[in-house]
Amino acid sequence: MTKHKPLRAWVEEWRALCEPKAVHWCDGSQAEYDRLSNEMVASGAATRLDGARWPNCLLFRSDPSDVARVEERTFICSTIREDAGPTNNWMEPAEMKALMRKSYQGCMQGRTLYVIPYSMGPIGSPIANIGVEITDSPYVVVNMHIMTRVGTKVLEVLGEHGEFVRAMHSVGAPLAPGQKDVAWPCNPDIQKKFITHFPDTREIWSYGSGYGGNALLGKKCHALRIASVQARDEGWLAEHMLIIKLTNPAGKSIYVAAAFPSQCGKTNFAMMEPTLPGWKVQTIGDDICWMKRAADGRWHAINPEAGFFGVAPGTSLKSNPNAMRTIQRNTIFTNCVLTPDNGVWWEDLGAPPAQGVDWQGKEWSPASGKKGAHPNARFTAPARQCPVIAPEWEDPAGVPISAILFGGRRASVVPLVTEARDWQHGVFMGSIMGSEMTAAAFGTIGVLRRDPMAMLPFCGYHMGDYFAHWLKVGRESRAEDLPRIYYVNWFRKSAEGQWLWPGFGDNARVLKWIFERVERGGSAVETPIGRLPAAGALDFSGLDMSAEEQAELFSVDPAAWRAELPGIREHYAKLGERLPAALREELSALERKLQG
Ligand code: GTP
Ligand code: SPV
Ligand code: MN
Repeated sequence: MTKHKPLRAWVEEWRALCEPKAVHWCDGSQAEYDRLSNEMVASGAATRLDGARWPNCLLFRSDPSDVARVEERTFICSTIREDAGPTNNWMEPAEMKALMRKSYQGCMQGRTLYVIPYSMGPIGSPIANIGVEITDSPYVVVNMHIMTRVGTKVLEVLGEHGEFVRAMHSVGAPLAPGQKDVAWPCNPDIQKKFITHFPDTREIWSYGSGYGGNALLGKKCHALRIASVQARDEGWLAEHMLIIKLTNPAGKSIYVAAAFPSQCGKTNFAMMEPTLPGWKVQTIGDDICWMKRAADGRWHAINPEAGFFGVAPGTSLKSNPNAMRTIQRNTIFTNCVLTPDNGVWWEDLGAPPAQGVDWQGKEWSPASGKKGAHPNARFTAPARQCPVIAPEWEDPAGVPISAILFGGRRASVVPLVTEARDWQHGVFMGSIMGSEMTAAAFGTIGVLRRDPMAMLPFCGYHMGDYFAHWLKVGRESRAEDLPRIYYVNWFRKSAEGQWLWPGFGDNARVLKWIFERVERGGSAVETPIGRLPAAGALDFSGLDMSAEEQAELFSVDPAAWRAELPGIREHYAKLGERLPAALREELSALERKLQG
């Protein structure tokens, strides 16, 4: 155990309220992982996959009510309401705590309370940040083992007085004496679920869900919602971004970060196999990026996570071979199809099994016409298993970022790639980005929503202040130290509804142009929305695309952009007084340019 008195007192407080049958302090060891895995297999909560083909892999099936993040039950309980802003749900902190304490009362009866000391970032790194999660879910414990650095070493760094983020989680399903547990305990009533953040006191209280970002509290709750507030206070950036190392055929490398909303291609991009000969992409992170200004003046990024919690459907040897190689062993699968030979399958993996068990535990065959895996089915896999992980991925000093990409799913209007004229213009691009919604959260799939910097569901404070913080970062850096900013769109469709762009490994063509721009080469043309590759500047070699198709990818239709303006104005109007004037001016400048 630990000599950290406030930590022990905090755990004791929750033990008394939640009334678990036992308390276990996690040491992060393989033995602990194996014991919990075996217990969950024995209880029927998990299925062990075939040991020869899927060594040390488990499959879980969640409750059908608990399959994704629940944004309408996610709260930012800042002391002052205005600080949460119009894009977050808010409740007065004391009121929320009183309400949630009622739910937590006795909520762990019949279960074990696990204490998970974790580090976001390499243990002991000056950029890393420590949290402690309390949970009654052994599924959460084994996932946290993979996604973060867990255990005794973290307690050592914490010492007797170290600061930590307090992260409290319960599935909200107490067991009466003798009551048999279900495979996926949770509170199926959505109105009873709460994913609550108290940014001013660096606390997270989560109740009722066991799935992903709702329950693995180091990820979205800590590394984005709480960390974005820490970053605002301390002058750095906590972002929903992948990080890659990009190397050209001459062996020169740059580092690139990219913010795409949930299920918009970060994991795929982070592990890409470029189709351009000689170019190399290596992974630093696939979901979250913490960026700080280093002594050299440049912005250095670390991946605070230690694993990937990736979308399974669509992942295949064809689309993402490096992900497939990463998930062959020591991986947790959730809501995939179980095949008759104890393997896993999901849509677009390849030839389906003749029959199997679907994500709801029912007999299933592809002939049924129904999806076997849930669209938000996921794998949890150690990052170190990725065959293209960059050697410096755990460098405590981080890697200097040369370019930041923003992008979402836009079937029309937005061209393949646009370069910002300067930092402020880039912040404007990020602030107006929109994306058609996916299955990563409950909501209406396909509907366009503005998701600034891919942070709409993850910003722990007022979005207007968040934009102001980005602008401040720009003002306080020399222009040559700042990453260049790009707006990309892999998802443009033809009038017939076909993808205009092959995507995946061919996205390296866009990276090549960006590399050349960063190196002060690569020609561009000015347009009302920013700079686009000049004719011939984007490498289409070996791609079977007509000149018309290429032109369509880059078309900037002033009428279509003018039609965007009311939506952008509405989006800005919602942010009210705290929207920085500089962005309003950027919008006016865009309007003027589109009229010309
Ligand atoms: P989260 O983990 O939810 O944050 O998602 P993510 O941003 O990591 O997305 P991911 O890489 O898992 O991709 C999500 C979906 O987008 C998958 O179905 C992919 O097949 C698809 N996708 C990824 N990259 C591309 C691309 O370049 N073009 C097209 N058309 N689809 C893509
Ligand atoms: C996302 O939704 O952006 C994810 C999955 O990365 S979750 O961890 O569930 O938030
Ligand atoms: Mn994500």
